[in-house]
Amino acid sequence: MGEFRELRDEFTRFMLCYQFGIDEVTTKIKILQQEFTHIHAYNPIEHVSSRLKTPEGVLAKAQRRGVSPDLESVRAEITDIAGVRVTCAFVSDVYRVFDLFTGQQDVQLMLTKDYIASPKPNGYRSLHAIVQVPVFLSDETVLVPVEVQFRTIAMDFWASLEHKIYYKYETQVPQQLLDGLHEAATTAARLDSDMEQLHHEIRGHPEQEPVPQAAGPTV
Ligand code: 0O2
Repeated sequence: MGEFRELRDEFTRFMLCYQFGIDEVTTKIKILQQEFTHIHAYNPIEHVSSRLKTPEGVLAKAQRRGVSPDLESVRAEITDIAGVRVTCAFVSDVYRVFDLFTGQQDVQLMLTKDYIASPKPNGYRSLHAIVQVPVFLSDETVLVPVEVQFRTIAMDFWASLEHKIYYKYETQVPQQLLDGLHEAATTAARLDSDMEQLHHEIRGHPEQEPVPQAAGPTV
């Protein structure tokens, strides 16, 4: 009985650390969002969401990847147990927020996958970063890996539909739908590019440029 309790406590602590990692990253992104809104009068972040992989999801991925079913191996090999998604209006904002976030002193960038520069064959686009953030517990500091996905509204729209279709057809998606999705991905990329251009044109007109407000003294 005691051993089971120990195992349960160890697992609870394991999963909790990932939730704390999500909380840390979400807070950082929300601070940037608030700062931009209130100080620079321009907000590059549309919304922020997060998800903690379920224990079943973690085990399924570990099995798929041939990872041994002990917490140390899972911790080392499965880096997307904690996930945060940052949605921006424009591609330039995606890279801007990525740079600001990953440039923070306590954010350790472990890996970047730029599916915007190199989209996946199905058309998927997003900028992924695996980062480690420190989580301060009562008795130790743990470095928690978090996968942060940065994307535009158009990329997000496409990915959520593709995800639904993929699950509906249980990975056996009819070719016609795959072709349609690929075409929609091209349309979404064109929309991003057109919107970016319009955005630059508007920002190029000083009378429409939001006036940055002076920031107060740094504390
Ligand atoms: P969920 O439900 O979002 O958690 P793998 O995870 O094994 O596919 P890898 O290298 O760990 O491979 O991850 P990668 O390529 O960085 O992608 C991980 C996450 O990105 C996925 O998590 C999705 O959220 C998203 N993603 C990647 N490719 C696609 C795609 O083609 N379509 C959509 N809609 N999303 C994608 P999960 O855990 O698969 O799903």
